[in-house]
Amino acid sequence: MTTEQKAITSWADKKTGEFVRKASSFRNAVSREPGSQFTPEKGRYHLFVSLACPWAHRTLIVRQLKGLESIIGFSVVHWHMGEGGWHFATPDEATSSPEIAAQPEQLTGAYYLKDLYFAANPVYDGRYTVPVLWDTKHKTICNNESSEIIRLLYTEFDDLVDAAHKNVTYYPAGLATAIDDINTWIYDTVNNGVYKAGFATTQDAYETHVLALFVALDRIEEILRTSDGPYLLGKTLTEADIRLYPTIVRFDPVYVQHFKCNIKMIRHDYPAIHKWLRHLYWDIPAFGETTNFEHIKKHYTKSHTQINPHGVTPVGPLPDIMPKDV
Ligand SMILES: N[C@@H](CCC(=O)N[C@@H](CS)C(=O)NCC(=O)O)C(=O)O
Repeated sequence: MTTEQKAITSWADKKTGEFVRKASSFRNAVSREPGSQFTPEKGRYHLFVSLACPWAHRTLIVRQLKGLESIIGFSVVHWHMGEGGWHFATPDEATSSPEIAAQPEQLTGAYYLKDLYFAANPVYDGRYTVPVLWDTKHKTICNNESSEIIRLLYTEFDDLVDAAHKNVTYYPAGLATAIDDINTWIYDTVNNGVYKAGFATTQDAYETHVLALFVALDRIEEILRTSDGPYLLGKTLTEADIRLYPTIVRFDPVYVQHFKCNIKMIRHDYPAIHKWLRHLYWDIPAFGETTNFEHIKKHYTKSHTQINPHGVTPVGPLPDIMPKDV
């Protein structure tokens, strides 16, 4: 690497020590509207995801909740993100975890995820992030922003899904304002908050974000404790739960130690969040089946060499998630 090149893991601002997330670049909508460039079609779209990544995790949850398994395929990158960014496993590297595992990429023949970004735009100069919603018809990226991908999955494939999944949305009109409101502060302090604490390179930046994170977790605990539940907004599972889950399921296994988010733990200190988490993981297959602790634990601890230079993955806490009945 030359001195001008930045390491793929140089995320914090040099002066302030703050991690600032860049906006996503491909923001097209799959739409049923006449004249749309990206019309919903069976087999046309493909998700590229990492099982470690909380943003990508949202899209896999919604794909399954909406019954889109036979309509939108997906490929998983290897859990290790090295200097070239995410890559697809070679046959030698392919793991065979009991659920979904990294696999050699069959669809495009890409080795690096960035190959797809350059196929979509040869002068692309942004980050090579997952998730990617790939359009196999035009061999381009339709969208790489998880918050937008999940919303188009709720509605735009409804002519193709079976009757049980039609008109099922996780962003119902009557709850839209409440969902937007909760999403805003949870994104800033929790979903992105763990990264802002973990990637901070100054004491001040770290303390600011870790304290804000735990204030937000206390607030979520109170919401769930007093909810007529079992969800954040009462009896209805919504996007607010879908967006919070990937962060909370990674919290004790990774964020507590790797991102130094260790003021409290979910399993010991937040009974209502813990109950909500275990309900989603154990009772709703779209949550449990898309959660892969091997990818989660190995990715963070072995890819972020700026935080963990020797790449040793802590064994605990064990188990990765507690059983339901404790
Ligand atoms: N705003 C994006 C963020 C996605 C994102 O940051 N993904 C991470 C993995 S958790 C990534 O691929 N990072 C690679 C990089 O920044 O080089 C979304 O929600 O879709």
